[in-house]
Amino acid sequence: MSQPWWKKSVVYQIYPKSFNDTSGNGVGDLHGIIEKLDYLKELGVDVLWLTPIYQSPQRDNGYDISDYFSIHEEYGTMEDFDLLLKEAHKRDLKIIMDIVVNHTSTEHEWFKKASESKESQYRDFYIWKEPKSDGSEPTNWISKFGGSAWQLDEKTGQYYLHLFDVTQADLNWENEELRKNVYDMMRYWFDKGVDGFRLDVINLISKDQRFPDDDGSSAPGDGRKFYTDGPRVHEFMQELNREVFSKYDVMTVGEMSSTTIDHCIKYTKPERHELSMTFNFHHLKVDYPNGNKWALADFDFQALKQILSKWQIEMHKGGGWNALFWCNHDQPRIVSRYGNDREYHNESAKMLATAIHMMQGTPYIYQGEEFGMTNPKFSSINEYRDVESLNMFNIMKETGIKEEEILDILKCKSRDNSRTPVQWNDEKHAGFTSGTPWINVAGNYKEINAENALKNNDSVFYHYQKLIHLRKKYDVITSGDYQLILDDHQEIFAYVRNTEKEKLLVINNFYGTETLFELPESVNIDGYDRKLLLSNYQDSSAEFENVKLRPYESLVYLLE
Ligand code: TEU
Repeated sequence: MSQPWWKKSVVYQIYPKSFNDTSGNGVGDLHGIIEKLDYLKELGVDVLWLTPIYQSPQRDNGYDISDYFSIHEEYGTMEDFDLLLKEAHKRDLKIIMDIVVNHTSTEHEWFKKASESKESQYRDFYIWKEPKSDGSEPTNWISKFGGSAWQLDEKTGQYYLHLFDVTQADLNWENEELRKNVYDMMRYWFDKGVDGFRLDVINLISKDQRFPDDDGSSAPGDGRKFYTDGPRVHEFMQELNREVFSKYDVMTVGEMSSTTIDHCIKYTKPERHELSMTFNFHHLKVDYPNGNKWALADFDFQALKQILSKWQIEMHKGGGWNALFWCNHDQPRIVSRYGNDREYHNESAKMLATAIHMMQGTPYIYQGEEFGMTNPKFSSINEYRDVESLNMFNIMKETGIKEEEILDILKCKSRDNSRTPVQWNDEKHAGFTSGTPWINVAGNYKEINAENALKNNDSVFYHYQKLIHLRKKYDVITSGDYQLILDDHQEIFAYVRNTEKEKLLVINNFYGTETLFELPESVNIDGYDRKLLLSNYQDSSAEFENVKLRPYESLVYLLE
């Protein structure tokens, strides 16, 4: 049976604000994306994911939408978008949009009308609650950006819910009229020819209608258990699919905050008619000591191997489908986080790419990851722009943590680490803009940039190009099962992918020291011919039974 097109696709994520500015206003724009379509075609990706480009006050860089039917003026016009879509399709590149329907900006017409009075016809599009008897917030839930998740509206004396910033009011999915408005809006974009959606925190849309306090009996005690993968979430996904997705040949990927494997199997099992695939973040929390993002710790390598493997095995067994990624606009740059962006920049960036791209799922490459962009290591709070980072800076400062310590934490943890302008070349502002960039360019742009990568056959760029090519060529990558080997090895992350016809042996040294790989007996290689498909060193061995791995050495062998 032919499989859906997105199972062999590779997606490239574009954060338009930082991608490429052609107007000179210091902010990326849609014409800037059109200018780079041939570069993206050269890389070999199939789908472009644009983070929100709709009209927005930009408090959360577009995740606070004030009009779903118009383009944010700094990015261009609807005509520019139509041109981008046409130029992308001309190159056989698909485009998926980022859709935020858990909340809108408080600047959205719906919210403005809803907050006029309790009798507004739009009142119930949002979640309003009376204060507690002592006047305090309706529940003790905490916003993901810090502080209470409730904001008092003085005019009507009620609080409204905002799981994120105070200017991002949560929509009430219990309201059928709201849902119909959302479905009509989605049809508008699909009718324009958009090829899919990335659905922002879509697993938060169903809230426990009792709105209870969190008694702290289970971590983290911030109320998320009352709205994460909530009571009606699958019912809403199936209605979304029935009303909208099922009418088009589109790809849908759900961003699932704090979710579980069981729910992700339910979200993506084809016969349930919900979503195509899901993002989960468990592999990107192994450097959160005691689950705390805002504390410093080395990443837990054993936990990383176990989590990645568990998701591979369970989702394969359950018939679900993973979105595979290290980087996005909320996460630090992976080569600085789990790799070594100094002595082994090239080797570790390639190793990390191989480790995730040879798995089962649809891989995502975040802008600049394809040539190894790093964290910028900002030295002043004035360089930061991210609302979450600025909120947390103030919260940590109020708790008495010294400023230099907070800056050390932000250097590793801030979402701005991934939001610096794409480094196109070694010219001023890395060729991103002729104006003043909205956020500083990382200081290493003269060495690390796309132009240098294209000129160097051994660059990270061409390693990603080869990985994408392998995915198209070998079915074992998309359909094979997964077996972790050397489970307890302290430096090596190695796994085998199997189909009846062929096997893939993937070996990654995750550290900057030499280590010995010894093939375990559990891997049957009798009668198989072997072929070294890919390595991040020039002269890697065709033999793999016993091989000394160099720092961050990464090898892919085909056995057939
Ligand atoms: O992110 C939701 C989310 O889970 C992350 O924001 C995470 O909670 C946060 O980074 C704390 O570490 C989505 C978007 O990707 C993000 O950019 C938006 O800020 C957020 O939703 C609200 O729309």
